[in-house]
Amino acid sequence: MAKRGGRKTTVAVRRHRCFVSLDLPAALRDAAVAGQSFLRTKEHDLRYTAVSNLHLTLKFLGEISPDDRAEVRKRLGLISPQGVSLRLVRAGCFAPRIVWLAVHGADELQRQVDQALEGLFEPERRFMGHITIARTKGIPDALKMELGDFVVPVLDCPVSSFSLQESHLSHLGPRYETVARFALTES
Ligand code: 2AM
Repeated sequence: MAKRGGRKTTVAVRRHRCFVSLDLPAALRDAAVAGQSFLRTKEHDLRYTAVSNLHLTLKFLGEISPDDRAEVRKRLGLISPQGVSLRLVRAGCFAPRIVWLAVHGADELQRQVDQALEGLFEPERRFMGHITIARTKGIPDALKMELGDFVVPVLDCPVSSFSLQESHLSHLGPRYETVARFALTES
């Protein structure tokens, strides 16, 4: 609150919608696109994630202040780099909106992110690594069955980095901006 000429004025601090993302290796991105292509052959009303936006969310931070964003960035940089290798598990959904490919291999890094951000954000209670490939308003049974039919490729993909992302929302969909990127060691 600033006081000028006896009048109080409130200065609004711009907030930033941020999340911690695991940057997808090309092979996983390709598999996600293959999943989208598979679904496009079915007759469902889905909004597909733009290819450039495909990612695995390690932690959603919500709308945070510039100071918190700087603190998050500093703390993420203190995480000891480790080898991370991802493997696709299957296609599925979080009804009623999210269609995903489940991914194994991100749990340990997710735990480290939670630890690094302790005191700023609550730790995740039910983390399930996934790539959101499409969004919808409801998941009919037929779609659930079809997701079970999608055969994910057997891949072990090393990941080279994770990042702090800022999400800019608009009617055209989200645009993600990389705030900082953190290298992982080769696995
Ligand atoms: P998801 O797609 O992996 O589920 C960037 O906005 C990402 O943060 C989204 O892709 C989504 O991850 C996650 N996210 C967005 N809003 C969220 C919310 N309210 N709660 C939890 N995660 C959210």
